[in-house]
Amino acid sequence: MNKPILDELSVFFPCYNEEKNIQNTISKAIPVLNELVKKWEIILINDGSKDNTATVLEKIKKQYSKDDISIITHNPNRGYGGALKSGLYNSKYQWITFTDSDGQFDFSEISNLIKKQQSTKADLVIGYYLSRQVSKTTIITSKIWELIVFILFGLKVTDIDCGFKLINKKIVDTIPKLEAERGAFISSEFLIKAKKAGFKIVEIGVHHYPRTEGKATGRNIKVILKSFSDLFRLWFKINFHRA
Ligand SMILES: Nc1nc2c(ncn2[C@@H]2O[C@H](COP(=O)(O)OP(=O)(O)O)[C@@H](O)[C@H]2O)c(=O)[nH]1
Ligand SMILES: [Mg+2]
Repeated sequence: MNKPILDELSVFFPCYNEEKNIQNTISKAIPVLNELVKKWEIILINDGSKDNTATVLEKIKKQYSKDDISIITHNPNRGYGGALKSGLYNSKYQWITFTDSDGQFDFSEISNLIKKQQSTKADLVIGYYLSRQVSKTTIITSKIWELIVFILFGLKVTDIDCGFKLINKKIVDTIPKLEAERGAFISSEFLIKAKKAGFKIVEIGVHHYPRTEGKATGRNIKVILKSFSDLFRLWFKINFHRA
């Protein structure tokens, strides 16, 4: 067994209708945490799931019978942004990571994010997709979105919405108010505000696998429209009020 490479890490997983995926995701994550991290916690965020996610989460908590695993329940559903905020503001350790519950990322790659942070002394390590398992339309929409974010806010990263990040808690403590609830805007809002506050952001490639169970909900038209309206509202606020 390797030596732990990090003292403490909070890990959270946003879950929306992930009854078929979350057990597998957690079973893979725990051995990795035991090997790499001295002290860790896992926060499972059930964002008003309509399937049996709640029961599965209770089972996971019992199975490991640890205080290290806690569950936050939203009822009703708040959306991806709401779930991310619950995770960020309830994480107790100095380093925070989150990733998807559906198994599309390989949690063991957290070791690469940690090593990247340690070699660069960055405050935030964000993933970019080495091979993204989504449609061409999604890739084009994301690129247009990233171009608009660059024009409006000067933020340039490879994949703004990549759902695998390692965050120093001091960023979360510095940015007490994230607004995005519904929609995918939360990732952009978080990065825009972290950059504006002067934090160092670096990127690292991560693998991405097809979803095998359940349904992706992150990209329906309502989510996209809400994300654009949030983006322009933030731009207006920063330029015409004081953010
Ligand atoms: N909390 C919350 N999580 C969501 C919601 N929609 C998706 N998620 C979670 O966010 C992650 C990514 O969502 P997914 O629909 O797979 O998006 P995609 O892989 O980016 O197309 C998964 O872990 C989902 O369970 C939502 O409305 N609320
Ligand atoms: Mg997914």
